[in-house]
Amino acid sequence: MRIDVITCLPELLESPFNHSILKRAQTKGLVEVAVHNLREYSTNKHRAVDDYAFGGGAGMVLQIEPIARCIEFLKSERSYDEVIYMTPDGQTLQQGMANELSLKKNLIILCGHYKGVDERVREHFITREISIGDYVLSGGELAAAVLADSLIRLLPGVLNDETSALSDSFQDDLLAPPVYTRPADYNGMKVPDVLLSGHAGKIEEWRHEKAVERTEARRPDIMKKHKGE
Ligand code: 6GU
Repeated sequence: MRIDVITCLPELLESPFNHSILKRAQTKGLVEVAVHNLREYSTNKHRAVDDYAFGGGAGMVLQIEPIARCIEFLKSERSYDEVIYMTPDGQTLQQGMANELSLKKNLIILCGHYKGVDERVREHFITREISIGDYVLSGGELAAAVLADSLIRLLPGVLNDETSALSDSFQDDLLAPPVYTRPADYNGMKVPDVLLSGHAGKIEEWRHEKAVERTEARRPDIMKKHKGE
């Protein structure tokens, strides 16, 4: 998979892509991530990429020209499965969407900023608009990092234990069960005996039971989906 991120704040994406699992995935050649500074596609002498909104109102709007130049340059290099725009009024990211997008080959992710982007960008270049939840962030960069992380960790070979993405919360419409590590007894706070029993079948059963309990208590909406209601 290759992900091209277009942003006017590339610094915001340096850290998330350069540590831990996302870094390892790139080093192993399982994903290629390229961050593009929108300013480099500006033809303006001050390298500006935004301007005042027609009709007035507070806030600057990202202009179509630098975005179009950047996207057209990328498209001249390879073809893309999706051109995604990160925006709070997009479709909310869910595990199913992450699963689906993780199967794509080449993705462009455009980060919105300020008051948003010129509507013509959305009409002519964007194939998909994604939000990461019902709250407003200052820009799309953190949201793009969240989306990219959710996809990259699903790529074969990225996680050490290949089965571990399958046991994630949401992957089977259940939240994940509780986990414990050493010590088995911390000041009288004990780890459930079954986990120390070495009995794989009983442990699996216990985990499923706890996952169901937790999902019923915290996310009855997900529980309904799990039961197929
Ligand atoms: Cl994708 N962008 C911004 N600015 N805020 C958000 C978001 C995206 N998703 C949730 N809130």
